[in-house]
Amino acid sequence: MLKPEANKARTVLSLPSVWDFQLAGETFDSAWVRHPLPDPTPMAVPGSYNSQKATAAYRDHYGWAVYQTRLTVPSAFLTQRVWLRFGGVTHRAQVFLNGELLGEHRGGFLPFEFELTARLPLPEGALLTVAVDNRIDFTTLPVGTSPAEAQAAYQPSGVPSIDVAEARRAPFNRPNFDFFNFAGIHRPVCLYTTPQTYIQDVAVTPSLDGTTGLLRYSVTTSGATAVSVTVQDQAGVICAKATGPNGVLRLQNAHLWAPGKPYLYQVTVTAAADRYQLAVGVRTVQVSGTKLLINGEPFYFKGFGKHEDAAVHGRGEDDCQNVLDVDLIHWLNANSFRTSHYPYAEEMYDLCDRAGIVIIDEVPAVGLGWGQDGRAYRDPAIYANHAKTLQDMIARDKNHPSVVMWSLANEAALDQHPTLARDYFHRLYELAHVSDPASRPVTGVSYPNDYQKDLTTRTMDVVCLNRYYGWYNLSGDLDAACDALAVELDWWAAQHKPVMLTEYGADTIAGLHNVVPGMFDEEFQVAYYRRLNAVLDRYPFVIGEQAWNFADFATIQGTLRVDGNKKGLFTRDRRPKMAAHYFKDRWAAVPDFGYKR
Ligand code: BDP
Repeated sequence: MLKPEANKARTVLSLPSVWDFQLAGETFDSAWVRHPLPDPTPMAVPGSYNSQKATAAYRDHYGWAVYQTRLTVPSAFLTQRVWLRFGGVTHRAQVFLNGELLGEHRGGFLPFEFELTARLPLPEGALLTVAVDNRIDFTTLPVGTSPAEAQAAYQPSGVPSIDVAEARRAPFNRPNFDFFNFAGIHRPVCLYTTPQTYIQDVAVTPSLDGTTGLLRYSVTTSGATAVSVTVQDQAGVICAKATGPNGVLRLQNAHLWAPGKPYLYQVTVTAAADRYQLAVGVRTVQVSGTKLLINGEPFYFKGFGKHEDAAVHGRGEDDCQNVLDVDLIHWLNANSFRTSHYPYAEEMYDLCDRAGIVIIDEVPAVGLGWGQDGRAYRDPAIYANHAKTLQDMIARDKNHPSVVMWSLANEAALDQHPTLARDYFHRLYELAHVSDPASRPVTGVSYPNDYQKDLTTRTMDVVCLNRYYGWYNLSGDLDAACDALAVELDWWAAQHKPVMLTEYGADTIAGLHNVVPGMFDEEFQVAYYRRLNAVLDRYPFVIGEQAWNFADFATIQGTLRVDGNKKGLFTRDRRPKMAAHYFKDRWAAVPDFGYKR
């Protein structure tokens, strides 16, 4: 799905940034969608509703919540087609216009839209209602445990009072993942227009023929029409032209898009009265032997997993935060991150295209397959949802040069039902390859598991490992942690695959210091990374190190979490811990290309 843009042929109108809002419960009153909310409170959009109010009722809400605003379609729009577009609503949305259901969308991290043209003209100030459901269960992505499932699986504690209180607890979300279950209208909402015959999709796939850049393109339009495509370089000079819905554009002596050196061309598509422009990069990605090659050179991932997470916006799209984070990624001399554990807002990919930062793009399949007797891998509805989410993510992000790899899941259960899991993920792996016109490498990020039983991870193009030797296991003993990591890497050596760590880390309380490093202090976090990185450096097939996490982030309350997850290199408000300085120095000396020949 194309990101809306304003140009000579199209208009974009952002919707108001403060909406009316009211919490509901496991259902909401159907009268609310036809009338102004009975007891509204202001709520900023985009943003999470959990973090905008000073009561636990908002933070810990379970079920539906309802947003409302007034929508006026300007008369000037009436000669065109008009669309209402949501960048992302977490996790499930029902959208009503003047009481009528426009449609529903499941999944909290990808865009959806409705065409309004047939309903125009609308009365001024039409009532737009968006009902949002934050409930998660074993069928949703990400995965949670519903109250009914939790009750069915409940093992008595042996303490009567606890068992009584457990049975009486008010329903709440139990995420099978370690980030706060923020909810709401998380990404921008807009009206946009297109001409009657319009460009539905554009795919541009780069490749290289010597020094000539090839852009294979494909344009889908809503009706038969002539299509023309031009390419301009950064100076605005037209350097290639083609006509027809499919073709190849040739760029002599192409400037390459590369990590740290992001050259972008502008592709302009014209079809009937419509026009669409996008920035593209000439760069190739492929796996060859135990290397991942970008533009034919062996790339080394230096970076981290991140989260969309900040104090007030929660998981809401936040350009200020994103611009700062990109700058901090440069400050660290990093070159990459994984969109753990869901596709991020489109705005971040645009920034990374411009900044030359490499992205591993992840489906929100986190917590899949655990404790369910392999049921998740047998349930066609779960597979169908996973497959559709993967395809929608690829459809949205396929043109970004920053995206170099798709991640099918984070830490699914892979060693408990090895054959079922392998078969399930193999279908998704094939689907990702055929859905992406560029057929980028595909991975699935593995849990600290029995890697010898796990039959899935070894089938991926790149083996991505989350490992917490020295933290969750062999806790505090860095000699043993290094030993364990080396034992495992010796085993992977025989698999002849590129391997990278996509997570390793230690919770660290900023400002806690010790002369003798120990768990949770800043010296330990530095020692942990220094020691484990020395092991990684010994293995030529290890193609990257992504620390967990870029910054501290919010989680649910629990005995393992003191005000959230503290494994950040930065605090949640982006103050560097000692480990950030350590990585800044290390990564200054580790080149993006050819680190391990
Ligand atoms: C990993 C998960 C990540 C968690 C991390 C941790 O992939 O989401 O936040 O553990 O425990 O297993 O810090």
